[in-house]
Amino acid sequence: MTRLRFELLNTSGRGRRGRIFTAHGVVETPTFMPVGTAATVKAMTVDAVKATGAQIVLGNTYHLMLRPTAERIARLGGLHKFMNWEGPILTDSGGYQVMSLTALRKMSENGVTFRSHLDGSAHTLTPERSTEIQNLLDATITMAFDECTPYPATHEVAKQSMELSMRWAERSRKAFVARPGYGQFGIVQGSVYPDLRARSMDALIPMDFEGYAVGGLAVGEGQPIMFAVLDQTTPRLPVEKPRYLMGVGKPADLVGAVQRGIDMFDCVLPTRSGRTGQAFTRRGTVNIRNARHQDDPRPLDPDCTCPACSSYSRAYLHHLTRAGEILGAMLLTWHNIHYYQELMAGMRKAIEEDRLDSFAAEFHREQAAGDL
Ligand code: PRF
Ligand code: ZN
Repeated sequence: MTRLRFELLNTSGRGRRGRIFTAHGVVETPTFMPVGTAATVKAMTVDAVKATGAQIVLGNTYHLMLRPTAERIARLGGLHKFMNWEGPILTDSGGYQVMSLTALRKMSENGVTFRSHLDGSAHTLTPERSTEIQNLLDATITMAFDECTPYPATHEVAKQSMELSMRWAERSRKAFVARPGYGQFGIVQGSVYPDLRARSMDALIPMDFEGYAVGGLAVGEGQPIMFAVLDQTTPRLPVEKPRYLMGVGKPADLVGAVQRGIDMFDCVLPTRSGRTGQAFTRRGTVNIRNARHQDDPRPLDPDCTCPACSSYSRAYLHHLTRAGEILGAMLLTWHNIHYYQELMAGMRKAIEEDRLDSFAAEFHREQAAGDL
């Protein structure tokens, strides 16, 4: 077996139904990866994550290098064993988290120096060190080290930033230790500028990554601009490699991005929202903390087969979240991840049956109909 392999099974419009073969198992695409930042999908056991249908989870270089450290995880047998998740793990490369979580940091050609958000200790991440950390973690999919260009950015700033990310991608690629069933993804940058996105892909494609991510989106530009960037990006990516839209998104973002040829997603939204009482359903979002649920004996969604919906009332879930009970966070997180996985499964089936556009139309109709 050589590196990780992608097989394109069906298409519907620009939507793609595929399969990623990895050292840690198969991933059916399009797929949603629950975020497991600190070696846990917050408020979920790995058995629960698995039960939702999730096949791959995301881990973070930034958090794990600080605590418990990559070297400790390596000594303990790698991230899979450490967190008891046997399936594939994709790790983000750290630069994005440094920029969003640290106050004091310094960027240079070499990389980024920063102070830990935990204890203020000084650290440096470079393309080489980020790639080494991801190797120590035993990531199934390693991400190239990049800079997520802030939004908005002038053409000149976006150009300098994208070119730096491309030089870092080259260094990341050289530092990657290839192993059977493992792979590394390059990250397309270039902000909202079509010429810069094109130059970024021209630089990355000859590096022959096992997959390509679209970075620098969902940073405040809004859905119409994000979709416009995808419209001019995905058609230029190699058909035979998986495409990953980083940090996206809301259910409607996933549907629109799959219609534009994206295969993989990650986002904190279903897990984070689950901890604050926001539920995603076929009929839109429901804030279970709202007083209108306090006497409601009905389930959140009668058609949902998750434990929150099959065993508990809206009134009980309302009570748990209002009381700050841990079980409230657990049940709503479970429901949200279950909903996201069902949405992806629905899109996979729709692509197989070449009816992705009608699936999307029905999705929008139901979302607009409002809560049950
Ligand atoms: N780069 C990396 N991680 C990311 C992003 C990026 O551009 C985004 C974009 N919103 C989320 N996560 N490395
Ligand atoms: Zn449910």
